[in-house]
Amino acid sequence: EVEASSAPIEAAAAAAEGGGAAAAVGRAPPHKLERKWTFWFDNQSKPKQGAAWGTSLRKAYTFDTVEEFWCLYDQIFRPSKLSGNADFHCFKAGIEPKWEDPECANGGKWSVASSRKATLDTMWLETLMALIGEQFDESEEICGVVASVRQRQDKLALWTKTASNEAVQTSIGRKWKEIIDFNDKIVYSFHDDARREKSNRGGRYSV
Ligand code: MGP
Repeated sequence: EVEASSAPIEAAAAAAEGGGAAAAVGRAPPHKLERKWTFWFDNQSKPKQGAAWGTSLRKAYTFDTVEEFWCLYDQIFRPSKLSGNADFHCFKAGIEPKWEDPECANGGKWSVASSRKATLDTMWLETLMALIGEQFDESEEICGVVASVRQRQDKLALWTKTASNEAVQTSIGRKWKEIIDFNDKIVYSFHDDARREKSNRGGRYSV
């Protein structure tokens, strides 16, 4: 289980780095990814009274090899290991998983709800592999993915940059459904709508 303290993350990060170095010395060289990615986590299970959103959001680890990815995924970043209200994020390095980030500010997200822990884990892993493997044609449009564990219903969201570009977003949405093997309708919402008012949270596109 991931705790509020970042100690387990630091330990796994050290292990990932050690593993990478060992691979470089004795075995085959590590497999470089197209770009760097960062895992984040947000443990909201014990929110401080009146704390603003994002105060428990932590950058956990940046990686750029396949080997580091598997190590981090195995040891920590599985949503089913999370208890209570918590989120895992995997975003392109340099982009913060917030509406306020300049790359996300004009963006939005495709969302999928999941009623089973095992399904959430599988969809999260399939999405991560598609991201780091650059499987989306419009990969420049992608910001990252968020897995949210909630009492009511877990969910997964794919964040993209240019919400106003319906053609690009629907293309990404269709591709994502294939990747996670999801057959029901999914909905795209603009961060701008979420930011403005609670009543206007409806999706703008669906596929
Ligand atoms: P949410 O976590 O995106 O999910 O936003 P949802 O489905 O609205 O609700 P949940 O309760 O199931 O999590 C929840 C609330 O967190 C929003 O209404 C905002 O108040 C706040 N919030 C979420 N995000 C992603 C941001 C953000 O990027 N920036 C800021 N300032 N607030 C945010």
